[in-house]
Amino acid sequence: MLGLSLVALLAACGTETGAKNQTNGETNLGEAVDYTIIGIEPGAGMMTVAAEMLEAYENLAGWEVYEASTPAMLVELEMAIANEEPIIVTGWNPHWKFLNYDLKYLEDPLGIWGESENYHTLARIGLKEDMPEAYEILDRFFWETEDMEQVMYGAQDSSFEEAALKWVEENRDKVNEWTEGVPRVDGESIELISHQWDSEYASGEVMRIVLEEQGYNVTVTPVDPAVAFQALASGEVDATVSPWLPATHGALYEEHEGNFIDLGENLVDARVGIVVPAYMDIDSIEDIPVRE
Ligand code: PBE
Repeated sequence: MLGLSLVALLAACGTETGAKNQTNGETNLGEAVDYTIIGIEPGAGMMTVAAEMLEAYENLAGWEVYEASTPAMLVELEMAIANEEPIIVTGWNPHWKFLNYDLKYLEDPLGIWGESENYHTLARIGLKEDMPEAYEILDRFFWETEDMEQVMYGAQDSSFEEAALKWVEENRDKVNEWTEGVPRVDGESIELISHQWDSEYASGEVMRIVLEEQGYNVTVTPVDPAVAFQALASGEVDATVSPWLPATHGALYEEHEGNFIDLGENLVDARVGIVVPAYMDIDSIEDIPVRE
């Protein structure tokens, strides 16, 4: 519902400013997008970074980052591109939008979004002693962007479960590197935590399958990043392969540092930032016009 009302609201704004701009023959980008960058779920790490960006860039004074949802943002993006209209969104890789549309990241001279992001595997304190087999597999877990994308894109016309199973079956070599020599267990329960974005469904499902094959009884619960860090730091859950660092979930990492074990990266070269269609003639966050 929220998504639909956002669409209606922005569609209405677009028509109004579009008509106004036609009379003077030029389109002011700020007016055309109603001084709004389309964000995603309020709980996303990106929204915290986006708020920092608004503070840091002088030209963004008076601009807003709209809190909505990933599906609503994607609908906005699709509609804008269909009409070759301007739009500015919070975007990230890996994600299929870069496969379907010609998009670009705006340069970020103040370095608010960082160069590139890495997924880390985090475990609760004591997991190594309690479940050394799972700990060892989680510690070895590492894959490439292309692997994750295969699961994410595969899930578009099946399900994350099926796509992850297919990936595991087609990538036995890689999976064996994570599990080779690790003793099997007998139905021990392990709780993983993840988030409600496609990339995290993909990694969560693959980990679930791998640990189940090892003999574990696995639960994967998708929650907001803040809840995930809290649950891990208090020892309520066992591990996560979902955090994006150093920028996206950096504030949460710092808040809970010392209360979890960082097993290092499991995927490198992810990215977060401000994204626009390639046909737009701005290249940097600094090119976003000042609100008059
Ligand atoms: N994301 C995708 C999330 C994490 C995964 C970058 C949109 C975020 O917390 O911002």
